[in-house]
Order: sequence, then C-alpha cells, then structure tokens
Amino acid sequence: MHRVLITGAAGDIGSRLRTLLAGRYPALRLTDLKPMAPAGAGEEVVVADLGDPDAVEALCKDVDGIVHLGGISGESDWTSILDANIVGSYNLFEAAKRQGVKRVVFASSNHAVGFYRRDQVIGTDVTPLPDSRYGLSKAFGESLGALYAHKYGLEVLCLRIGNVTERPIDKRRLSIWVSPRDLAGLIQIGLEHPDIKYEIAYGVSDNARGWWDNSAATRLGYQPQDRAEDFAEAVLAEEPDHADDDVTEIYQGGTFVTAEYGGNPNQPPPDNEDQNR
Ligand code: NAI
Ligand code: 15L
Repeated sequence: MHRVLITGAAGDIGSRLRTLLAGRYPALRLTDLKPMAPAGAGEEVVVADLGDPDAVEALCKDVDGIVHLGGISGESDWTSILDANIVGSYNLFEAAKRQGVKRVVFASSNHAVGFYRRDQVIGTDVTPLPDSRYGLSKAFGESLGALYAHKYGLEVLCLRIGNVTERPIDKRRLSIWVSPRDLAGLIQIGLEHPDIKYEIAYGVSDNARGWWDNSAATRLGYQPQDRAEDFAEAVLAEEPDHADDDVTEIYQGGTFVTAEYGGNPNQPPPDNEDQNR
C-alpha cells in the first residue's frame, strides 16, 4: 500500500483515523465534502462530493487502497441517503475499478442487520435485515462490494461497525462498542491482509455481552485490545429503566428499529442526539 484514500475524512471516524494511521502508509489522501485541517507531511487533502463521478474518479487516481467512510452516518430522508450513500458508494466503487484500485474497506453498519433480536447471536452470513433507510444503504454497499469483488476483481472488506467511541455510552453499546484503536486494527487488516477477496466482519471490540460471531475477523488475524465489560458497572449504573415490552430493547438496532415503527408517523427518525441512545 503506497497511497490510501480515506473518504469522509472530516468526520468522527475519519479524523481519528487520520491520527491513528499517520505514518503507516507513505501517502494518505483525505477527502470530504467539508473542509479539513491543511495537509501535513505525507498527506493530501481534497474537498469533493461523492455524488460527482468525475471528482470521485480523480480521487481514486494512483490509489492502492480506500477506506470508504463518507456518507450520511445515521437515519435520514430517502433523497439524502440515495445521493450520499447509494449513488456516492456506486461512484466510489466504479471509480476504484476504473482506476485499478486494489482494496476497498467499506464502512457498513450494524444497522444493516438491526432487525435481528438481541437474544440471537448472528454471524456475517445471515441475510441482511436493515432497520432503516440508512441500514438499507449499508446492505446495498455490502452487495455493491460483492459485485465489484466477484465481477471486477477488487478486494473488499465490509466492516459492520457497532459504535465507535472512547468508551461504551449505554447498555446497548456494551454489546456493540468498538474502540478507535480496535477499529483502526480492523481497517489495517482490510487494507493489508494478503488473502482478502470479499469478506464481511463486525467492527466490534472484545465484548462479553456481544451479539455477533466475529470468527470472520478472527480468521483474518484480528485481536481486539479493548473490552466493553471493563466499563459495564459504570454504564449500567446510568442506564434508565426499560419496560418489558419496549421494542427498542428487543432488537439489535435500538432506536433505528423503533423510528417509524409500525408505520407510526409520529415516531420520527433518530436525530443525532437520539442516535447516541
Ligand atoms: P460522520 O458523519 O462523522 O462522517 C461522515 C463524513 O462523510 C462527514 O464528514 C460528511 O461530511 C461526509 N460526507 C457525507 N456526504 C458526503 C458526500 N456526498 N461526499 C463527500 N463526503 C460526504 O460519520 P462517522 O461516525 O465518522 O462514520 C463514518 C462511516 O462509518 C459512515 O459511513 C458511517 O455510516 C459508518 N459507521 C459509523 C459508526 C460510528 O459509530 N461512528 C457505526 C457504524 C457505521
Ligand atoms: C451507526 O451506524 C451510526 O453511524 C452511529 O452514529 C451510531 O448510531 C451506531 O450506528 C450505533 O448503532 O450505535
């Protein structure tokens, strides 16, 4: 890997990766719709819209690997999801193919499978059960990656990311939390492991209350450093009581499942604050 392109580089994960991957590859090309801090040593900074195919093609020139984080990172209206996540990801994979990029690590989400129950342990081979338009766009991205891997020979790792924060923020996140350094480790595996053709893995730390069989990641050599259980006592002391029949607590996707649940127009999609519940 000489040059690595990070889309969504101004975002939460992107800015963490900028630090965590600094110096790991000779050239990091950082791109986002939003402006970013000026390029440092070994960096290139490009403001571009993933919706613009010509701009995306230029972004992929002379690139060996891509970490595709850019897009809408929570539930939104269909047009926004369509433009940023569906068309944006299509433009990215198509440009990667045309420019001969070897690897793509796609930031999928637990919301591609959010309608599985919390009393189930699921692997990466289950049928996607999206819990939202957002989750649907991530299931689409995973299928897009499969098409470009099997038809065009790209090497693709899709990471169904749980929730990236310094420490788990509530009971649900005790099951799906991933520390920034564990996620960076998985992304490095996605860029560097010699035997990836097309894989899906969960982006999750070593969580005793986890819902996912992450043997796909283990097979690729992933060794998580962090454990949500270390924070469990403090997190549970702050957790509000939940009613026994609270649907939010039944399904893995939490509030993404209950938003508009049963066609209820008064149950709006989670806004940025709700996403942190
Ligand atoms: P974020 O919202 O902080 O960053 C996403 C970035 O994408 C933003 O800086 C935004 O400006 C950029 N972007 C949006 N539309 C764009 C477009 N049309 N063209 C170019 N750039 C565009 O999200 P975050 O938290 O950093 O997540 C990164 C990725 O990881 C997202 O794809 C998200 O869906 C996924 N993910 C994140 C999780 C988390 O816990 N943070 C959990 C699961 C998945
Ligand atoms: C996601 O996919 C979102 O990007 C993030 O903001 C969190 O909501 C996370 O899922 C989660 O499920 O906690």
